[in-house]
Amino acid sequence: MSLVKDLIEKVKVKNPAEPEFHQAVEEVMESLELTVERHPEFVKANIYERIVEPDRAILFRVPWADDKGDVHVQKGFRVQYNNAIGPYKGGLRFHPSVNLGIIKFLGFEQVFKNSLTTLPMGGGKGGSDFDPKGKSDGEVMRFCQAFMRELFRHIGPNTDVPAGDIGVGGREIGYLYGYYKKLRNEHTGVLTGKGLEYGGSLIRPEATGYGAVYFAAEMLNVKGETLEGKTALVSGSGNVAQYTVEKLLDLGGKPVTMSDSGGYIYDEAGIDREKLAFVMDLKNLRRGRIKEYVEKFSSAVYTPVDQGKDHNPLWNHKANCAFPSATQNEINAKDAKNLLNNGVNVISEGANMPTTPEGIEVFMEAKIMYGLGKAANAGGVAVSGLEMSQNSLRYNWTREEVDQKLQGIMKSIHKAAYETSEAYGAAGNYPLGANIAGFLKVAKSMLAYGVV
Ligand code: NDP
Ligand code: 2IT
Repeated sequence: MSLVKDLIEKVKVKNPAEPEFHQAVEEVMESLELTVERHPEFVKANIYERIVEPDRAILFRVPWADDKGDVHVQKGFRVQYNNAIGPYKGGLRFHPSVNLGIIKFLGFEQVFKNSLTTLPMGGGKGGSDFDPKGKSDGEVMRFCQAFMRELFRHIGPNTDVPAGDIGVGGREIGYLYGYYKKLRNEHTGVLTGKGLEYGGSLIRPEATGYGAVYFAAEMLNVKGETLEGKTALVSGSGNVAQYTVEKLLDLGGKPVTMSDSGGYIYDEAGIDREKLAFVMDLKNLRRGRIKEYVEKFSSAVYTPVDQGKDHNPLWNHKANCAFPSATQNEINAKDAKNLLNNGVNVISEGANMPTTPEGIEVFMEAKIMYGLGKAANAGGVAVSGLEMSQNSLRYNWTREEVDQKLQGIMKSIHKAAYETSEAYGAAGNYPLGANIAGFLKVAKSMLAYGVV
């Protein structure tokens, strides 16, 4: 058996009942097969096995009281995956589906993604099985404070810098940061995604969605094409989806779908700026459901989606490109085939690991432009890195300056992924190129440190 296959099997045995983690490891490790021959020094130092094992995983109890005074207990996680190239960095996810395997998959992905950004950030991820949906502001605040009551002792601006992810946006970061500041009596860049008034960066809320669209534009540019006039399917209606739609509109694209866990809207006339403003108000302030879109805009149709079904009808509409921006494994092989049959030949993943391995196979066989999450959605963490830089400088860059830097970073991620794919004889295979490019920097650093 090859070193890589052997390792994948070992990971499955040693980490039972963590399917998403196995999936992420398998996806990355298979791309790294080609590096084994070229880098005997990595084999000798057993870098491959060392890189799949997190530095540490912190698990903690989070007790909190709801508005009626009833006490609940949630699980808290922070997986500090790898700090070879910088402090641990990565988001916090609050969603009922969160478990250790999901946080490990996200942390593992983050290591390679952060390396690709060109900024000095290691990888980590955390979160809780707390469900913010339907909770009052007071309940969310008390939960965030309870969560930080333990997390604060494990993080710091040079140690580990969390941020948002699913269920953790500006409101939650405010409560988390306020409580960290209270406990430590320190105003410091320990979280990113902060409000502009207290140390946040311009463009951070926009960065993941904008970055995913910039990445799609880069892939199209290789073929001499642009997003102008292209129809796009977008899933999700949260932070990433909203700013994906906004940037698509900026670049002349026509987004026609958005979704939440209940279902999706298809707006044949296109989601324009007025409609997007409605979605932003609905989701960010009123915290309502995407279904309400069709009550306001008659050009749209709402379809409920049964999460357990064998395909998601959102991916079955005529379009040129797709921006999955909700969650993991939202595109399976059947969805991938539907996308191809509908004319989609550009995929840029705003979400983390939104395509199943079987779905990826469909895209790779069809040789379409497939921008995997850790490259396409790296804009968010990249601007988090720029927020850290600004906090250290005690200075703020303008909107234009940050956007320019973000565009430059997305370009360089695309270039690194493309050129690495060429160097390994698979030009245009972005997963292969991105995984290898992200890996090499971390692996070389680990090698330099010796066995630690
Ligand atoms: P938000 O919480 O703002 O939005 C998440 C969206 O996805 C909501 O519309 C939500 O619907 C939907 N969703 C979440 N879970 C599911 C599910 N199990 N099934 C169906 N729909 C679901 O999160 P973000 O926009 O920040 O994150 C979206 C994706 O992007 C995630 O994969 C995240 O890891 C990734 N990402 C985020 C970055 C960031 O900077 N925020 C950076 C890089 C990647 P509902 O409201 O019904 O739950
Ligand atoms: O998955 C991700 O890259 C994020 N959720 C953003 C992480 C960050 O630190 O900004």
